[in-house]
Amino acid sequence: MMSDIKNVEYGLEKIFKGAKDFLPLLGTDYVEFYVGNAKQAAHFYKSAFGFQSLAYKGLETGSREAVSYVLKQDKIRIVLTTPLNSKSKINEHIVKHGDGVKVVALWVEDAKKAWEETTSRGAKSYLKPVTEKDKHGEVVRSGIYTYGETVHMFVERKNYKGTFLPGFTEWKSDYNPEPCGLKFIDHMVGNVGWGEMNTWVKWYEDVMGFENFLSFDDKQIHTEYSALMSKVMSNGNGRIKFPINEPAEGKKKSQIEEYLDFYEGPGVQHIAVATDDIISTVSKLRSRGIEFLSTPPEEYYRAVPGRLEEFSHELKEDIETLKNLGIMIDADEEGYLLQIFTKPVEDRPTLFFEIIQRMGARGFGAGNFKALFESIEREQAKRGTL
Ligand code: TYF
Ligand code: FE
Repeated sequence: MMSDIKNVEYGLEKIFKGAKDFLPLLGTDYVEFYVGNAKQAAHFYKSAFGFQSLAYKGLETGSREAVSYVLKQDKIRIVLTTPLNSKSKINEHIVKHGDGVKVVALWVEDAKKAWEETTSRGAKSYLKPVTEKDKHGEVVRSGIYTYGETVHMFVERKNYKGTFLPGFTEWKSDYNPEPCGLKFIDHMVGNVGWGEMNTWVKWYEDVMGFENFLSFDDKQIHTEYSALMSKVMSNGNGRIKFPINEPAEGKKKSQIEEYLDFYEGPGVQHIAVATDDIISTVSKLRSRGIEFLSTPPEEYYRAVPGRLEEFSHELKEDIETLKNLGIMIDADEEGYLLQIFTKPVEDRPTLFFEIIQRMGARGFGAGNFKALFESIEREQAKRGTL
């Protein structure tokens, strides 16, 4: 398995040679989750993942329909939103999907232009450009639908000095657990239905101006039992990476199919967050009760030195420590990477997190896919969904 995928081909080299990027993206602005109980979810993301309180809107600030808690850790901002009555549309999202990601917001220079460029290329509008103001300035936002009921918001905040967005108040809390070293979002992965991956690849190319950066087919991504296909889409400056997965035929049910069944449609499968000290981050997360997928077998760790030698990279971390924490290692020509995956963070087996530390490698851990998917299958077997 490992040697199958040593020569990955990057599509990025050909990105925007001379062509003007019609949708310049400065980074991820925030990720908004619709959840059943935002107050409790906020406590979980603070205590277990080490996020800090940043901003709030709710009854106290005049928001009668929904409550939102905004949390921050280094460059990552997450928003946890829950409806305050049965009439809110947010309920329908939660009834259908359970807790999950509604909005992947992208930081732009010009939110009106972003909306015009994307809707004129075929995007379905979610929110026409609106300007919101308060004493700290103004923010322009607009939004389009992507796969399933998931939305990309465009956020223009160059004339804004407030904490988060107009309508929010600063949230000062007496409970401030230590951060866990999470730095920024490395990539966010979407699961789409059978045969839909290429439709969404084309959508990201045509509507958003992204390029297909890396591809994995079902010959590369499979175990004895199941398979999937994945294509990584990247924007022009490489700051935004969205892999898209679809299930593939196997002897048993693909993890992607399990997700689609429980999320009741396409949606965000995992959020990969970067750290520059994965040993410290994973130790903290484990001590705070975050559950990770089961550790790869002994043979996996025995094969790691060879894999690194093949590309002449020196592992800076102690392999025994990595093994004890269940952290996986993958290497390619450019360097290596360290990664680990949480179990789903809801009762439905849907959204999970990845913790990643890149030591020069730009890939996604293809050499770990087999060990990873076997670990996921062990969980599926326990759930009776394999
Ligand atoms: O983002 C990625 O491609 C890696 C590997 O269902 C991966 O994190 C791919 C598919 C999947 C889980 C992880
Ligand atoms: Fe990933």
